[in-house]
Amino acid sequence: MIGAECLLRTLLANQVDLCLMNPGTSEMQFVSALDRVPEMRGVLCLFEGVCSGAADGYARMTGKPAATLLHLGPGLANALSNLHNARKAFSPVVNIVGEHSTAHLQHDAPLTADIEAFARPVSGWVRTLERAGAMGEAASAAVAAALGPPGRVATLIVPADFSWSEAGEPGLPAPQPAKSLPDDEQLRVAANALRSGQPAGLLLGGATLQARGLVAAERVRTATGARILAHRYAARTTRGAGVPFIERIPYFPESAQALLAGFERLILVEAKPPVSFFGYPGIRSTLAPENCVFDILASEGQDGAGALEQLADELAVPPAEIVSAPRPELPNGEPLTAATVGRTVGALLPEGAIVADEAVSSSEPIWTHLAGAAMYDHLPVTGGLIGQGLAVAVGAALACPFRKVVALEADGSAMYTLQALWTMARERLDVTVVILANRRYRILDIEMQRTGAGAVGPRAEEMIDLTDPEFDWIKLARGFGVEAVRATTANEFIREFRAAIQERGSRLIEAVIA
Ligand SMILES: Cc1ncc(C[n+]2csc(CCOP(=O)(O)OP(=O)(O)O)c2C)c(N)n1
Repeated sequence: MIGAECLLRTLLANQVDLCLMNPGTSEMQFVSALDRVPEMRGVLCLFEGVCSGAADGYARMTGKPAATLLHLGPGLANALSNLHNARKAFSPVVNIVGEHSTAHLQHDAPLTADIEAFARPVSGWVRTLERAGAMGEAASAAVAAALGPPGRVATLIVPADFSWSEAGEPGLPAPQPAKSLPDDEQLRVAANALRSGQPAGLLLGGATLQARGLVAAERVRTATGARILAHRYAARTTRGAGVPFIERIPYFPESAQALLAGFERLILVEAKPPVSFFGYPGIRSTLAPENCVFDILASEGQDGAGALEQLADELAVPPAEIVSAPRPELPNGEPLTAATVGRTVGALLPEGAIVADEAVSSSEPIWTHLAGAAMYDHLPVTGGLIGQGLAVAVGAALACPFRKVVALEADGSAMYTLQALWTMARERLDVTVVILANRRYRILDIEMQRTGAGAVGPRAEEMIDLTDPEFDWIKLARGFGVEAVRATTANEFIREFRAAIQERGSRLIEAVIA
């Protein structure tokens, strides 16, 4: 068996059956091997940032890695932003990068680059394959490294000659890692902190923000009165009817510091001590009070949900009643704003939907209204680099073909990886894309003030304004094979959103918001 086939068969033996790719000459053997290994689903993405963002979205929804297949160092470089976001999401990704054949490398040909150096900052594991015969073992090791825990990007660099040379048998399945639970001491410290009477809270991140962790946290809250808070940039939060409501730490440090002001103890469950997104002149970067004591109930690679269940058992609390926020009312005759978009999505979102949120300055009002939606999974931008929402939506839709995916996209952010629309159409994915069209890098107006950079003059305005020329989302979407409509009032948006979620397939709604 040649190396390319050995790699695909080893991935399949490890339950990795999706490869998001943008191949070139050095990866031709892999492309041709797809015809001999039909169980591997190859999905073409027209920019590598779509491959990496989709791998992230897929991992967030399945807990298992997809593979990418990228073209040498420059192809990997195009994927880096969304690999950065995947790293912050602790998403397992098997990141396969083709390399020149070993004999060719010495010539410093046009595409030659230091691939390992490109890969290292976003990868928890990097290996350049040493010989064709090591392919099976290395591919299994890549899957094992990607799974962690916690999940990470594992980059395997494959010289082209090893893909066309005899490689022997596929690698064995990697052991499935089990997440560890806290030891008795961690549990005792957390329980005592909650019993101490000091103002205490729990800060949840990682997988604890899914139903099992939230239900256990609610038990702890009922028994102790401790406030339960969500890490803002966790990969996936389950929300809506049937899961306990959870408060998210605000974006701006002043509001976050005000929320956390009274806390003397914060118990961290798959989360780090919270810090603000940016540093601002004269403002502290840490969000908890300076004298706050942190206790780690579960670190980021541990089983936080299991830890919370143990903590609730330790505190001897029965199951808690779950009170959900009410479903928002549909707007009626109101202007189209982020808030009325939020109310509409909150009212109409079908149960089990997945929301990829890259709404930037529109995110907060929408998030608030989605608390009362039917149960859904919320996937935010984890690493602050925009251009991931559409790609994450592709990955989530590939992972969960029977769940509706809604991508909430600020118009500026949507421009970074809009090629994702083509993959949505090509793969017949069930995604409703809502473009929050304020025709501006709106958040930068706010940040301009906050950083003390001063008023926006006419030349600075040109760096923030997106009206000259305006994007034509209808034509852009149709150009990629996605049907599109424009809504300018809340009533129009209700009609179009309802129609989009009732049908299957990819649709784009440009919501022109005030
Ligand atoms: C890859 C990347 N480049 C640049 C930025 C800086 N940045 C943050 S928000 C933003 C513009 C956001 O505009 P838009 O997506 O339209 O959202 P709005 O602020 O209008 O809600 C930019 C350029 C970033 N975060 N990531």
